[in-house]
Amino acid sequence: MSEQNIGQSYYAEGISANDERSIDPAVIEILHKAEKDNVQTAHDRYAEQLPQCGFGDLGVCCRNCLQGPCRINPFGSPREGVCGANADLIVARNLLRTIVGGSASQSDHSYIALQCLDETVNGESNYDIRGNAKVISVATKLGIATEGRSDNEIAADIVAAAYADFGNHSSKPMRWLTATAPQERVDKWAELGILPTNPDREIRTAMHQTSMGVDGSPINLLLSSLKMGLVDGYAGLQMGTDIQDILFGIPAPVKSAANLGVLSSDKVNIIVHGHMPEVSEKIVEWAKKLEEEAKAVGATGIQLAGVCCSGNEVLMRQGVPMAGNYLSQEMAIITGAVELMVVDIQCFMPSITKVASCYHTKVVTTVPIGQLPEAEYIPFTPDTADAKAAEIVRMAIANFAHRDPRKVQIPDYRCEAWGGFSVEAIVGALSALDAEKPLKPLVDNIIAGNVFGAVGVVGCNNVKVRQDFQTVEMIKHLLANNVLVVATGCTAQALSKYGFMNPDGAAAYAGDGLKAVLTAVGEAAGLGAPLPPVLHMGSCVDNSRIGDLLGALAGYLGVSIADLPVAASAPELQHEKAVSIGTWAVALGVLTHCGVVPPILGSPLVTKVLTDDVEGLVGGKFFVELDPIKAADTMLEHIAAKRKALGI
Ligand code: SF4
Ligand code: MSK
Repeated sequence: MSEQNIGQSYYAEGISANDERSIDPAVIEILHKAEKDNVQTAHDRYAEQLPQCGFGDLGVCCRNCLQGPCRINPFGSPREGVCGANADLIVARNLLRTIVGGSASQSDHSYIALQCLDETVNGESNYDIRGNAKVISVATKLGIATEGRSDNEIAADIVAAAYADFGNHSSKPMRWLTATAPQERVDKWAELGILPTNPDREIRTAMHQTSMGVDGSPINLLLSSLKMGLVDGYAGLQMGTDIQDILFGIPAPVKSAANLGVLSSDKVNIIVHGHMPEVSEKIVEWAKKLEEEAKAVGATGIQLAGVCCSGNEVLMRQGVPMAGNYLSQEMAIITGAVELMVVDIQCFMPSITKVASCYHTKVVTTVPIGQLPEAEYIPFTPDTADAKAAEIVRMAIANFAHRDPRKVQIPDYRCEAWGGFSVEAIVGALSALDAEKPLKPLVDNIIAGNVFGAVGVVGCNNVKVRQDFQTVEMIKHLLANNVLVVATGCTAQALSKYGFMNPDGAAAYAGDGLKAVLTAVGEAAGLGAPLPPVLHMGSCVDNSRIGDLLGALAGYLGVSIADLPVAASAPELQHEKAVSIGTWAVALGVLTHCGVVPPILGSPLVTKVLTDDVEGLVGGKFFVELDPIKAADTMLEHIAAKRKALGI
């Protein structure tokens, strides 16, 4: 077995351990250590919650005014809340508020990046523009002049255009949407009256719409949910990725590694966790600069590793290894080997400081809205980023002396994993086969059936399902059936641990047709090996990269995205962002799988609209399936039907 193929043996080992909490043998090992060390984890807290509230599970609990909480009994009475709201209305309102939560998170994330770019073009930040090609491509899409102008001048206009969307007081749709989404989709959304104008206004309106005594129409609320998905898609994902690529560069293929074994027993270990590359990129930069200071305290250097989407961001652009996904965040600390975990926004559990208090690990928060009472707060601003990053890295170095070797246990599991597959990188690799029409080789292989279709797998871990299991089983089945898979977020990290994201994965997991294509593209692009069967396309906001790829394929074929032989899946979704991203995918026209039941089943109407009727409006719909093989089969049937409709 080659080194890369180790991921499969980890998978076999994890499966045979038969632990309902995870299939990751590194995690299972650390869960046993947690028991020994008397440390509570998310799994313990979940067990304490059981049984969770049935009303909440079905989405039929309303707390939107102080006459509640009102709870609907789907099998008897009460059938209505105090104000007369029934289950359909309560579920629809709750769903829209969930999607608002996701869209607000992602659009605030992109606004933070936007302010950083603004200060950068004004020479007031510690950052530079590294993504020069992205400045041109984004400006071109937005209709901003580029000829004879400096990157800085063009970027200043890009900043103004983005601010104009957030300050749009007209009824015109968001420019970022009309400039970047396929025209056919824009027309469809206009027809449905769901084109968002100003993202902040849409979020405010949706909170108003769902408050007591306003919208009593579940269907109207569901249309607003689709609109809110578009807020996420264009003010969150698209704008966020475009601006982050301008600031930090367009990712290119890079070799790295994944799982807890990337931590080092003799280096200062620093974990970056959260979502903002503004923080994680600077930590990477200063960890390199301060390597000698680490050696001066007896370490052999500094080992950086990522968790959640901060991990994905610095993997994509810097090749930093990934310690693990959402459910591995506490595990990283329980190894006893982490000097410091720095977090920014989203997806860090409030528990991490309590877990860290059992070891020597320091937790540092960096953003005013993301604080933890027991953590050190070192506010990170664009004009102080260098000083703050240096301070944080030095704090980790100083903490190395406090590591207790008796408490250290780093699981010996790490797997080679590649990242950096931006659309630009994928098109670049395909150009090696056809420089003039880079998408042609891919489309030709789809038509020939060597590539049966494509699936984007995104989203989180969820303590309700065995960590990584649904994701891995589903993707194995899809790859064996020659489906090309792209991944982001914590599912990307899941797949990276078991060998799906290195060249050996092609032989191990892909069907013959797909394997031949991956080999041909990899060889032609000079990788000297096949492309990995699952392409790591980045973080949660990077889902816009998948949207861009779909738009490019649809454009090349002259069809709608809704006609493509593709599907999407969030097999272990947890965060509100996963729901809003899924809604955007449905609005794009994509069949979208959820591997965890969302809290909508209390309303047969809402359930039917989302899993059936919405397809007639936008071409996409949700389906819920907890069995990974059945989920994969449903996607395969869908892809087959789309192929047939296209006559291929
Ligand atoms: Fe109850 Fe209606 Fe108030 Fe909701 S809005 S808590 S259903 S009275
Ligand atoms: S980090 S949103 S748990 S993917 Fe983006 Fe992972 Fe889901 Fe957070």
